Amino acid sequence: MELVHSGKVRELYADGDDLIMVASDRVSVYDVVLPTPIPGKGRILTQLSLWWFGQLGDVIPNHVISGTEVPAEWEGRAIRCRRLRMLPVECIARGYLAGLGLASYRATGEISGVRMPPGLGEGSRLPEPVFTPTTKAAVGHDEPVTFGEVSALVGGSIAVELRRATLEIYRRGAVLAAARGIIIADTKLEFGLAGDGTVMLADELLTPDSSRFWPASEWTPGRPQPALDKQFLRDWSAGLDWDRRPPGPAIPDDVVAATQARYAELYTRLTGRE
Ligand code: Q0Z
Repeated sequence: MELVHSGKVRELYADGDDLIMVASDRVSVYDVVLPTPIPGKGRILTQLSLWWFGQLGDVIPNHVISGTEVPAEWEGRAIRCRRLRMLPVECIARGYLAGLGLASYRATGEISGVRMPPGLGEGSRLPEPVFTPTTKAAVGHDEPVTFGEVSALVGGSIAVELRRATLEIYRRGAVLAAARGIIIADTKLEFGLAGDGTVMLADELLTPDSSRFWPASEWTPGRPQPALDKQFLRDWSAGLDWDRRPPGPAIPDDVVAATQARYAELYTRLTGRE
């Protein structure tokens, strides 16, 4: 199969008119892929994505063709999907203050041009979720864009649909996760166009690689929030003499096991499946 794209932790292959999206067990910390895999991570993230696509299929059509009709060697960690014309925007919804949203709030009191109340801190819940799109930079980090700039890039009616679907996916996902003790602070979605012009949700959906997941039981606004999936990795790597540049350090067995357990727990809590 022809390799179309290789990401930090995933690969994309072409199979006739379809694409096969394959999730590996690779893990990154501070944007650096570590040399030690987390066994089962690719399967868990793939099954979680498929579960969300099923839960949220009424919000907008999506690219999934099958989670089972994939080459045997990738069974469980691959998705057969429609090849779309991808739209050049990362569609982000934020319900809590972290990352670039926090930086923007501290600098201007606004997030993506939306005025926020004073007194919010790191990890605070926003009065309502905000659509904070970025453009995909060829290299380096993505650039925030205004809704007007999204409209100029993809057209006004598609921009309106991207904002609606992004906020609705986020709201529905966050409500579902909250009932299971998990805060979804933000999420990044990607969309594309089918041959007939239909806007479709693509890529992965509401996984810890595309979203910030926090344990609700530990939520304390005013300080950085522990990540449900990678906190053991971050705490361990923070204690090393490592400058956060490649190559990353090998992960000790106990940290691999603890991280594996986190991914499994996340999946079971959200889906009720083992
Ligand atoms: C997704 C990506 C990955 C590396 C392109 N249905 C689609 N149609 C066309 N293009 C894509 C999709 Cl999902 C597409 N990416 C992101 C995924 C490895 C990069 F598995 N790039």
